[in-house]
Amino acid sequence: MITVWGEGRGFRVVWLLEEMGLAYRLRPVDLLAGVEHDAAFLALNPAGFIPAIQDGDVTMVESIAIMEYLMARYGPTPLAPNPRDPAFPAYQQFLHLGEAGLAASIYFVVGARNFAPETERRNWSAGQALEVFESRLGLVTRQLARSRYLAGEAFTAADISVTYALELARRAGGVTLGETEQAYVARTSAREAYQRAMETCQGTKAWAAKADAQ
Ligand SMILES: N[C@@H](CCC(=O)N[C@@H](CS)C(=O)NCC(=O)O)C(=O)O
Repeated sequence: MITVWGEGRGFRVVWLLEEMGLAYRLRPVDLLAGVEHDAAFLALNPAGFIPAIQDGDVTMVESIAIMEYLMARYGPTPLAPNPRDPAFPAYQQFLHLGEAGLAASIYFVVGARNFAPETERRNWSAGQALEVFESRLGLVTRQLARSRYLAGEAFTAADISVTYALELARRAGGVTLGETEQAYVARTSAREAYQRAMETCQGTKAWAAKADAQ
């Protein structure tokens, strides 16, 4: 049985597990309550960030690396095109751009907007992080003008990676998505596996409902 520790970007992992039909359980980690109070989690990941997984003897962190591990270990799966498939380069690029380009930058905008002292909310680094996010978002927009999903006509794990980042940006980063991205997120989040993942991730579900009501 695979254990996923923590929601946040752990939502990507849970969504992937649902898409692949693999058995798992979610172990919540409450970052807001203070990870220092969660000795079991710190024993697993002393760096204190989520998500982490345990799969038998395997312990891993980093949501994209975890997804790549699960698809390689329990695939093959159409969520990860074969390296010889013409869809592979775009798949690989957007799988990583979803975290390195989009989520990693908007995460700090979210922090500044929602958690920083009032005088720090529009600091220079938050502004730079937003510029980085927006420039990478342009690549997503351009790709979606060419194809239904980021690696072509078929849904892949790259769409899980990027959808997570776009929803984070829209719900907590003050970003207004364009029509193309809105239609894309409506498409990816309508998937049954996404809906099941949302039911598993009750913290994410509550956060999303609150953000969408505002
Ligand atoms: N690149 C990592 C980012 C992990 C990350 O920053 N997670 C956030 C929550 S989604 C977190 O744990 N933040 C608290 C911290 O970094 O101490 C991934 O994709 O898993």
